[in-house]
Amino acid sequence: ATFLFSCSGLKKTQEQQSLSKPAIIPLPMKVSWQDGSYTIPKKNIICYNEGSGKTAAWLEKLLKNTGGTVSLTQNDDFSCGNWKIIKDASLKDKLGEEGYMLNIGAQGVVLKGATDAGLFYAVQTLRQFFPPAVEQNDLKKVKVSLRYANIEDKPEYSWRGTMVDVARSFFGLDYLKRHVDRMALYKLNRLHLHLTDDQGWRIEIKSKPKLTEVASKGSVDNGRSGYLTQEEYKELQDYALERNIIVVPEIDMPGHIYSALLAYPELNCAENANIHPKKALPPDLFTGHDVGWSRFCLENPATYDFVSEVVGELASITKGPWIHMGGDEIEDPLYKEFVVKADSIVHHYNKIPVGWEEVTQTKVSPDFISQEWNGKTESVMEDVKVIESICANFYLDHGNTPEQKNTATWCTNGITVEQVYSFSSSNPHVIGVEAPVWSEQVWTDQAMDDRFWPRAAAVAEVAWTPSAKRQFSEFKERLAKHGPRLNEMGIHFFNSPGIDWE
Ligand code: TNX
Repeated sequence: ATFLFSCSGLKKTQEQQSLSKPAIIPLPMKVSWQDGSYTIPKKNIICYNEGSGKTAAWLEKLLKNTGGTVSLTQNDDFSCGNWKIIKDASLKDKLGEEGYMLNIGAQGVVLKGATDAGLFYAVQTLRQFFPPAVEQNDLKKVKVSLRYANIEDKPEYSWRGTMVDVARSFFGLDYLKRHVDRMALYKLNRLHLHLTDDQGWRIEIKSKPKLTEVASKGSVDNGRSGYLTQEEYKELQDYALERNIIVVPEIDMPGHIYSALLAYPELNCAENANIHPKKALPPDLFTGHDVGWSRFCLENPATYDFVSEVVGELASITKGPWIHMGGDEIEDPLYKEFVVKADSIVHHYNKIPVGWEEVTQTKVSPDFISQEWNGKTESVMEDVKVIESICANFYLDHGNTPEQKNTATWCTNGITVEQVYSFSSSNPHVIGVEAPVWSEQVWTDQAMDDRFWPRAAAVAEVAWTPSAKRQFSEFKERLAKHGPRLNEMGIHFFNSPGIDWE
């Protein structure tokens, strides 16, 4: 009996030690690995305390893929269950708004957090312990073993975003939901929608029906047109919020506005009728790529009525606290006055304004968030909050390699995973980072996928993990291991050279 015992004990030890460590992206703050692994049993009980029911449902979804049975019990004393979820507000000091603790040991798995967001991220980390097939919901009957670990984690930055330009080429509810799913895996939490531009208007505004009847019909050549109905917009927001992602809608003003001028020509100035630098103001939809040539008539008070009505209606259907008012790439003697007025209009509807860095040429309200894209604006705002979208690191409409077709080159010639990853900032006013994909040359779902992935995983780690803890040589090994998972998720990702993809 002794022999048998030690023999099976030995076998077990070998099995346990051979189980490799999962590649977790973004890298958690503290991880300690232990030898051994927890094999998910046939029968699972999730024991969760008051207020953590949402997390229990996410965990149940994950576990259902393992083929075992799963039952849920709300129980505050935690004597039940091999899966325990503990929501404890007193952990906020230690873990902040989005942190969590995850322990995998011989007795099972314990998830702790002060908030739903933190607990959701505990589940996302756990998801990366499971084999990639979990992403297809086809793990049935497959034995899953989880390497013993003790994790304590919280993000460096609160703003971890991506931006989808749905204006140049339209991407609708289905694509955006898939994008949200992918963001969630990497703990990204802000989805900025560039909803309007010269080529098209993508959000239904009921008080301005021509925006959808006329302005939504356009796109760049080869691009798709269309718009989100308010119902779809709400559905997207709810879907995102369940995953701790807040939608940040942008109405780009007072430039980049031609599609709206086409719908409401009275907002154009007569003397500006031929403002396009290369050709007369097109009598119809604009399908080119030029920027910086259209503008609202800032002399006309009707412009401000329009802005107020559009922002008011958008605010009324927006759940997050922010509205992005654009403000980029325009020179106009009345620009600064516009920014000040738009700032107060956004506040009037109880939202916090965000704008491209040019807005800081004038004094904006203290809660205004500036989104830096080239870092060249001479700011009069010393301590304005900043989102970093510096184009040389984060403009993912630029190629994954210098050779990639249909990509922008104006900022830099290709942005590799390493160039994204190498970003760091010592500016104490930075609240986070965000990676935009502009869609002048992104016309299909597959193309949008390969602009974001795998680089958005590097964006996520830049946003989550302090720069002192980041090392590209180590990150690229973890990223390589994510290849099969990205495939299982149906992502048409770019096979970035220099990454030893599994
Ligand atoms: C700059 S930077 C833009 C967009 C273009 C993009 C193309 C900024 C705020 N605006 O209008 O789509 O370059 O790369």
